[in-house]
Amino acid sequence: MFGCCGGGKRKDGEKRSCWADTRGKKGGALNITDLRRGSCDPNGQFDVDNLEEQVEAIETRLDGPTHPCRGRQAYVTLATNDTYGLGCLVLGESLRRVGTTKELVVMVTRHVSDAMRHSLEKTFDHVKLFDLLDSNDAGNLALLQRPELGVTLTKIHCWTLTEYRRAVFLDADTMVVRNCDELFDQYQEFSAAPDVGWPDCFNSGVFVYKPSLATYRSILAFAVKNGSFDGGDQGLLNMYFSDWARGSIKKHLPFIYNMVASIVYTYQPAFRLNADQVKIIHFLGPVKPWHWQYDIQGRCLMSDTGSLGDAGDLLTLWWNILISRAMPNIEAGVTGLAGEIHEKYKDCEEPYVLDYRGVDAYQNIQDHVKSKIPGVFQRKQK
Ligand SMILES: [Mn+2]
Repeated sequence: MFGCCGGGKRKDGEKRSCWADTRGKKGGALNITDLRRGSCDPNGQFDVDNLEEQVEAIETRLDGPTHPCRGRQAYVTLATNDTYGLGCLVLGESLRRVGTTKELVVMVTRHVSDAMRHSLEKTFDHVKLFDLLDSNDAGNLALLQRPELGVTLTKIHCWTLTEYRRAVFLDADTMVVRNCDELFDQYQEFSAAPDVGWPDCFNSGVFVYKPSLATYRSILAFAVKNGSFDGGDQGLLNMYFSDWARGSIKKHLPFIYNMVASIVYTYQPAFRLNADQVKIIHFLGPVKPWHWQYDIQGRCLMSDTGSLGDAGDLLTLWWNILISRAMPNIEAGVTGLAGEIHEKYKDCEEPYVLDYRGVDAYQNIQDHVKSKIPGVFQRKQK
């Protein structure tokens, strides 16, 4: 990874091998001076057996909440049409609702209408247009050779967002229910949660990663050569990061960061036990939240959700966020199912309902009162 040794000579004139000299010397820690110098410590202070772990430890420190070198960090998502754009709007608003301090980025393709892009701009800090077909880079070349990987290769573009030191990718069909900003400090590339269908594969709907053009090009080259075993990004990324299942457990995200909504009722006791911990919901499968109908008066789904168990509550929450927070941002002219939903619900008079875990949380109310009446919550001294 780092230019090692720089070919220093030994007294006996033999070319010095860093690996030979330092292998087996335990306890010497890699430090930032070594990193800046880009070479080995001449005293053989590298613990080469743990090089990757040590580099990660330093990177984690650099990313730490108080480190002066801390770089920009962002949640990143992707919309390939207006309906997925609707999903992105709810996802973005769900992140705002839990008070994230990170930047929000949405990548869009040219299939996303201008109206939806403008709508997204109200929730996201940055709306970035990526189109492999229009680009002249390696991505275009990869797509010409593997046209079946179109959307997949667009998602891989998230590695090109190198203005961010670290990022968390979230599918458009995910929703954040609790603040999960710790993901940036506690995990490195490439961290993801197990897939429920095959837990030795990770699910590619939520992952922590480090933007890098080198990684981007490397994944593209890999995709052209090997394709994807499932035809999508999950297959490709599992092939590329193939040591995930048996490598460091530190790169396994807990299930609370990618809980599949549709399976909560298959293991309901576990869901009940962990319900307070769950942070990110993933609406996996062909039926997405936007396919349901919503009763605006009752603030519930139209269909009988009894059979859905707790998944019904999560779908209802998705719709509540859509109606109360995302809908006011949606501009006329959005297309597809997003357009139909906007048409149907845009003029609904919405009764204000307290958002106990969001803006109306007790702490927020108390902070507001405190800011208006200093000392109001202090006990009287006797
Ligand atoms: Mn998904």
